[in-house]
Amino acid sequence: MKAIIFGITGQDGSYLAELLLEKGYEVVGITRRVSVPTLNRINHILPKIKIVEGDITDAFSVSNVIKEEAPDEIYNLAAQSHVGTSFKQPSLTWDVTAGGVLNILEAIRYSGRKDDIKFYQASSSEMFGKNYNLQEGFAEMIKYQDEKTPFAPQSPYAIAKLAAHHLVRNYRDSYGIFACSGILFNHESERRGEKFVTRKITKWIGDFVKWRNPTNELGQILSDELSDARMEFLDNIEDIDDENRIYNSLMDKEGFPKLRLGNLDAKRDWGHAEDYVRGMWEMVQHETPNDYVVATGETYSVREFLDIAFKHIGIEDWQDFVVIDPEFYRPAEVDYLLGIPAKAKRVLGWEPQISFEQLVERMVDSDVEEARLQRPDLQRV
Ligand code: NAP
Ligand code: G4F
Repeated sequence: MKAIIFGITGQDGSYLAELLLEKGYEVVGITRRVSVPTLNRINHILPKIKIVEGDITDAFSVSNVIKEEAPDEIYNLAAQSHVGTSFKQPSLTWDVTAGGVLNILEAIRYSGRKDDIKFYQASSSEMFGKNYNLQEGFAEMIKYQDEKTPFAPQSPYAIAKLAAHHLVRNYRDSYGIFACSGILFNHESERRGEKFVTRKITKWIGDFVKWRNPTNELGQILSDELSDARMEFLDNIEDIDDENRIYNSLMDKEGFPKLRLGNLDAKRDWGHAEDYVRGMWEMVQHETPNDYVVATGETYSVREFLDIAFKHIGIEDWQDFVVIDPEFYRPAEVDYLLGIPAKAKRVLGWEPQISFEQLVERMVDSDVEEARLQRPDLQRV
């Protein structure tokens, strides 16, 4: 079996490539030309995969690669995937996140092999926006989303994803293409992009732990005296005005910049990407193409993520370390997501295996370890 992955350099692309290799697939990954390396998530599997240069906004390159590689399966994970950025770059988001999908579907349609290619599209729970269904629970009404919840997108990103979602359904109905969409709720991991809230928090924690407990070049923790001095500084942290400081290095400054975040009350259904790429593959293996919600069925606020993440490094009161910065508020917010993956469970046998607490702790551990082993330059985000 041969699969093409658009978006192989991203979080999901890297996990999906690993999964397909384990299953014996030939994997072709499409990467765009950029001025800095973007292969860090897939460096460890590079010898086992084929990389082809391409961009989903370029219809010719998309069509050529599909003709030349003649894949059995195509997974489209490529997107401008950051919701906040989509408000600042709506046109680019539209071209990549919606237009790119049309390019792939047209390329499949005219490939001469349209009945031999199975296509997966990365749809998103963001498409639900503010909508939810209600169901009676033990003590209160439970708000949730599933495949029947009407869409009400709240951002240029979600609107582009919804256009792509409808295109997939339309090409399935019109041309009989095996095309399915996974409506995936938020999924994170140790490889999550650093601008998403979960990784932003755990990356900050990693850098902070390194600052609190400095290490030498070999990553060994230096004397406790230094860390005691820094803990003393932390006890007086309320007196520090860190507004206009710029930190280039973690090691040579007396203070540490606070973690700047936006809306802490937003609730998300957060799973682990490793579980979710398994869901993508299972959808494509089913004999009929369909759309599925992939989620955990639990929801937590950004505050609850902070609770677990900071507790994991021994800090109960994270409020001392976090500043609310309106820069990170969005013009329109999605307040609440909780997905019910009953259809994926019933039809595909899919279930998540990594709990919310395990997810947070794995991310914190990974960033603490990564910071310990490196000397990252810290810049304000
Ligand atoms: P990600 O880490 O941001 O990865 C996005 C990928 O798209 C990267 O490989 C990126 O390449 C590539 N890309 C961007 N523009 C491109 C273009 N013009 N041509 C070709 N490739 C392009 O996203 P992710 O978290 O892995 O998510 C994967 C997909 O699932 C995305 O479509 C996302 O919108 C969707 N999704 C994600 C979640 C989630 O919670 N993670 C939930 C629902 C849906 P570079 O490395 O060159 O930037
Ligand atoms: O981590 P986020 O940026 O993820 P968001 O907007 O939910 O989108 C992610 O999940 C979608 C699936 O539902 C995907 F389709 C999409 O591609 C992406 O992977 O923000 C989560 C919440 C938001 O409510 C945001 O307002 O966290 C809030 N937040 C609070 N402070 C912040 C911050 N988000 C970011 N990125 N940065 C902050 O400082």
